[in-house]
Amino acid sequence: MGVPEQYVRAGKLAREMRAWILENVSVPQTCLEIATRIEEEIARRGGQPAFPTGIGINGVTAHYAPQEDDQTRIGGSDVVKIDYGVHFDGYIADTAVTISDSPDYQLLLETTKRALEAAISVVKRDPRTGEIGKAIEATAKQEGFRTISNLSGHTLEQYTVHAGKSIPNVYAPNQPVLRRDDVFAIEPFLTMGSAAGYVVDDPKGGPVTIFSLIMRKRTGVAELDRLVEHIWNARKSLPFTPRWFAKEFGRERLPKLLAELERRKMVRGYPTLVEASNAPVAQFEHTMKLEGNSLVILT
Ligand SMILES: [Co+2]
Repeated sequence: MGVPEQYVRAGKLAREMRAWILENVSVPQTCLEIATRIEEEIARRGGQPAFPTGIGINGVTAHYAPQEDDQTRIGGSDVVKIDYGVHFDGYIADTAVTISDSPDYQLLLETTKRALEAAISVVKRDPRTGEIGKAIEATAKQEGFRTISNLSGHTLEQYTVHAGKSIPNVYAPNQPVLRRDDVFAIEPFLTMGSAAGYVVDDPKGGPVTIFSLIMRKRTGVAELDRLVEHIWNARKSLPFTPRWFAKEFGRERLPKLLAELERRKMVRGYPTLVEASNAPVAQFEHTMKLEGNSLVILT
């Protein structure tokens, strides 16, 4: 049967975008500017963002997409994670890079990259997800770092970023096995050895910036129905960020509408995840597929 060709296209564009990011993102750009330009560049090259571009500075680890009022600038001593994705017809390539100008964090970045490479070489000979986690964890420990235990890689399916199987960043017994034709992302998150080593919902209670539609039905409220149809047409079940729809629905009004859809269990919000001790976290990620006995890195 094989893997749909759109995955290959998405992977190629994601790979090209990595080169673009490494060339174009630099201090002291704002998070908003970085995310917006990446999404515009993906569109300009004929793709669509698979999810809102995540910009995670230091302890901010995942699920943060800058909004219009975010004036945060990246600094030379920051550890900046850029998590982005491309989709064609819902077939997703998910990838991430971390940048930092600080010499203090070069070993963290390099080790995270090496953990991803170690994971990839394990998949080739032993596609048990627990063994992949073990290799990631061992690579981290060799250099005195630790992994984020409650964030995982994941299988991908059409219009679904997190499909059935998780690929942990720690050893876990009795984990599912990756199979032929599975498309999946491996994403080690590493932090300092002295850190807590897990993420929590943003303790500052900042706004939720990433959502997805989980049920499409009529509410009987015209404004909500219009928003649901708008999300469905633009995203189906793929994640979105309020920034994308602010013009259409109003920057002030939209969060209220989304809160109402969340209350009705039609929309799900993904809170920003922060390392529990607020230690800096690095992340590298590739999307790949198992084709028979060979592993193809898509991104
Ligand atoms: Co991912």
